[in-house]
Order: sequence, then structure tokens, then C-alpha cells
Amino acid sequence: MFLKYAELHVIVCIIIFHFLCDESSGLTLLSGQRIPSRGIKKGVEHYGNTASTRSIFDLPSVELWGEQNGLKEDHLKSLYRAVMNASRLVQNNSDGIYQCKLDHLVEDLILEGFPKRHVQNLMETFSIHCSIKHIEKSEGGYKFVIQLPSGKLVETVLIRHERHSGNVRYTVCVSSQVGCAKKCSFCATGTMGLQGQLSSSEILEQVFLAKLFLVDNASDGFIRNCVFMGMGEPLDNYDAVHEALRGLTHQCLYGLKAKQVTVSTVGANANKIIQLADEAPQVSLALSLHSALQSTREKLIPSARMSPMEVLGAALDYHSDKSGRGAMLEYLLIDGVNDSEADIEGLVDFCSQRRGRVFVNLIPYNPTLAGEGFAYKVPTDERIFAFHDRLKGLGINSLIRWSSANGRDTNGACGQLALSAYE
Ligand SMILES: *[C@@H]1O[C@H](CO)[C@@H](O)[C@H](O)[C@H]1NC(C)=O
Ligand SMILES: *[C@@H]1O[C@H](CO)[C@@H](O)[C@H](O)[C@H]1NC(C)=O
Ligand SMILES: *[C@@H]1O[C@H](CO)[C@@H](O)[C@H](O)[C@H]1NC(C)=O
Ligand SMILES: CC(=O)N[C@H]1CO[C@H](CO)[C@@H](O)[C@@H]1O
Ligand code: SF4
Repeated sequence: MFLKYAELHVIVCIIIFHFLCDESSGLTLLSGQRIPSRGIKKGVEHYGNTASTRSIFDLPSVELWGEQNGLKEDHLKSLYRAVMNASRLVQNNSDGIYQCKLDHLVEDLILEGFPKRHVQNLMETFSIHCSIKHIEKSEGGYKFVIQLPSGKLVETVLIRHERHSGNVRYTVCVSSQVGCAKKCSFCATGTMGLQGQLSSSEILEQVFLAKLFLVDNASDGFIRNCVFMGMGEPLDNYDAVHEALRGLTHQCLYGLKAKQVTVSTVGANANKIIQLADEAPQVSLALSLHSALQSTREKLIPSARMSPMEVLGAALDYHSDKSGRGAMLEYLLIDGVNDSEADIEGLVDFCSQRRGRVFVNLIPYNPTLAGEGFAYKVPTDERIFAFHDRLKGLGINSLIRWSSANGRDTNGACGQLALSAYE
């Protein structure tokens, strides 16, 4: 099921973050950007601990263990440096699964300044739980099927961005749930239903495995952005996602800037947007809106009935007040579904009320991108341009995100990306 490549989040992720990577360059690290712990009881991960060891990416557990052993934060830094340096992917010849092997971890820990007397205990307590079941290369990057300790599978995508300067950066697109309860009408993941929640370490291990793969196989760039656009609605697994955000931005671990991390939601639970604004305001927010008319929105995203437009709008305003930045709105344009004059009016109103503190990505729907079984069609160019012109005319920042699968070549690289990843 998940091999259908029909997950809309991922499509959007591939089309949009190709640009974002460049747009977000030159940001400076703000002090105090670290995401504070919410005081989730340390050492107690919520889900999926089936192994006898804990995951070394279960940050609260590692912190608790460190505290109990009198270790300082610098020791955690050396711990993760040594883990990164000592790890490599090894493929099992009989089942083809790639597992992480830690060669010379003991030596590396000591080289990095980790206290020798705690090494043995560390290695008995923690390990790496996820593995890669399948790797697929495409022109735009790589797609991984990740196997969780429960045996369940999720997708992780690495998107390659080559800048004009020739520098290469990657965006990693992670899953936060197995399947999804939201049942959006255009999304294959939704048809799976919700089969499980990922723990924070399972989210962070996706990034780790993708990173290891890069070191081994491409090593032409590093991961610069992380987006929660894989399987699942991240705000439906809030605690684990919050903890993963902390790990992604933690100096000892991945050390990404909070702005380089994007949480993408369909906005069914406006309270969670408010909570995110309070607890991790610097993290970028993307909202899959697809219509600003409540009735159309509900047709596409059934669970949107939980969050009427006024409530959603208020949550977005709250978020932009807290973060000082607007959200990114994703709008999939589907012929005869949400591209009417009334839909344009609705979107224009909604954006105007936000005083322009939004950025709209108009994504012409493309049947070849979203797989079969969805009887949606791409609108005419006229409708697409009408939408864009109206937004522009009102000073609302927006872009049409063509994909070359649509017969346009305005953005070859990005189109190829979408195409090659989804054919
Ligand atoms: C390789 O896969 C086989 C079949 O699943 C399994 O029995 C074996 O233990 C695996 N080897 C390693 C080193 O994990
Ligand atoms: C990193 O790993 C290499 C071998 O892969 C090893 O030679 C080197 O000493 C390690 N460096 C540190 C600081 O652990
Ligand atoms: C990764 O690189 C190794 C050797 O460098 C190669 O054997 C393997 O096929 C590569 N994997 C992929 C998916 O490209
Ligand atoms: C609910 C709604 O307004 N749907 C409209 C979407 O757009 C098409 C035209 O493109 C209209 O026919 C629908 O009424
Ligand atoms: S919320 Fe769930 S069903 Fe909706 S697009 Fe995202 S993954 Fe698919």
C-alpha cells in the first residue's frame, strides 16, 4: 500500500521544499532557539518499545541515564558524535535489509572524550532499533522503506537540492505515524487507516538512517532541512513529534535550526497548532488547506469539520504572532472541486484576514502524481492563473508550483523530482 507513492504530503514536500532550501539560506542561529523539554517523564517513551534495549535516539532516556551516571551535556555530544562516526549500513544477504552496524564504537567514544567507565553500561542499555527494508534511488533523491522494531513499515524520503553554486543539500521528509486516521480524499496513506504511532526515537532514527546512507553512498551534501510530510498527521502524534523536534534541533544531536524544520498539518485540530506555537514557535508551519470554503475543505479533508475556518484562522494568527512569521498554505488545485470563483474569493478573504502573513503554494493537481483511484483532474491554465493573479493582485505572496509531469518545463529539476519519485 505504502509503495503506491500516492502520499500527498510527500508530493508537496518534493515540489515545494526544492525551493525552500534555497529560500531559507543565510539564516542565523538565534540563541534560545532550542526547544525546551516539556517535562515528559524522562526515560518513558510512549510507544513502540519492544526491544530489550532502549533506542539511543530516545533522548529523554539517554538524558536520564546520563543524569544517573553523573554525565554532562558535553558527554552526550561526544556520545552522538561517536555514534555517527562509528555507524555504517550493512546489508543482510539473505533478506536484503540494511541494518546499522557500530564498528569501533568503543574506540570512537573514548576518542571523543566519553568517560571510559560508562561505555560498557551505555552499550548494554542502548542500541539502534530501526532498519532500512528497501532503498530506491530517483533522480531527485532517495526513498527509504523503514522497518520499525514492531515490524511495521513507514516511508522516509531524501530530496536532493543542487544549488546554482553546485553545492548540494538534502531535505529529509519523515513519517510520524504508520498510516493515518485522517482519510483525506486524495491520499493513499489515509486509506490505510491509523496503524500505529511512531515514538520520537523512531522519527529521529529515520533521519539517522538517511544520514548514514548519505555518508556511505552519496556524500555530496548533508541534510539541511527536515519536514514532517511523510506518512501521518504529525499533530495527531503531538508528544512524540514535539520530542523529535527537540532532538532535531538539539546541539548534541542533529543541531538543525528550528526554522529548518517544518511541521505540516491538515489543520483538523486547531488547539494543537496553538500548542505548537507556544512550545516550538520557531519551527516552520505548513498548513494543507486545499480550500478556504469550509464545505469544500471538508470534502477533501473530512476531519476538517473539527476546525471551522474561523477557528483555524485564529490559530494561524496566534502562531504567526508567536513566531513572527507566517505559515505556508498548501493549496491543491483540482478541476471542478475547489477552483471555482467562490473558492478564489474564499482563499483571498482568508489570506487578507491574515494581513498577508501567509505564503500560498498553488499546486495544480496532477493525476500522474497522486496515483490511480482518485478521479480528480487538473484545472485549466486559465483557472490556475486566475487564482494566482487574484492573490498577487492583493499582495498575497504565492507561487504556482508546476510539476513537469504537467507538461510544463518551467522547473525541470523539480518536475523531474516529482516524476521520478512517483512513477
Ligand atoms: C539475515 O536475515 C536472515 C533472514 O531474515 C536472518 O535469519 C539473519 O539472522 C540475518 N542476519 C543478521 C546478521 O542479522
Ligand atoms: C571516525 O571513524 C574512523 C574510521 O571510520 C576512525 O579512523 C576515526 O578515528 C574515528 N574518529 C573519531 C573522532 O572517532
Ligand atoms: C551504496 O553504495 C554501495 C557501495 O558503495 C553499493 O554497493 C550500494 O549498491 C549502494 N546502494 C544504493 C542504494 O545505491
Ligand atoms: C463547494 C464549491 O464551491 N465547489 C465548487 C468548486 O469549483 C467548481 C468549479 O470549478 C464548482 O462547480 C464547485 O461548485
Ligand atoms: S493527513 Fe493523513 S490522510 Fe490526510 S494527506 Fe496527510 S497523511 Fe494523507
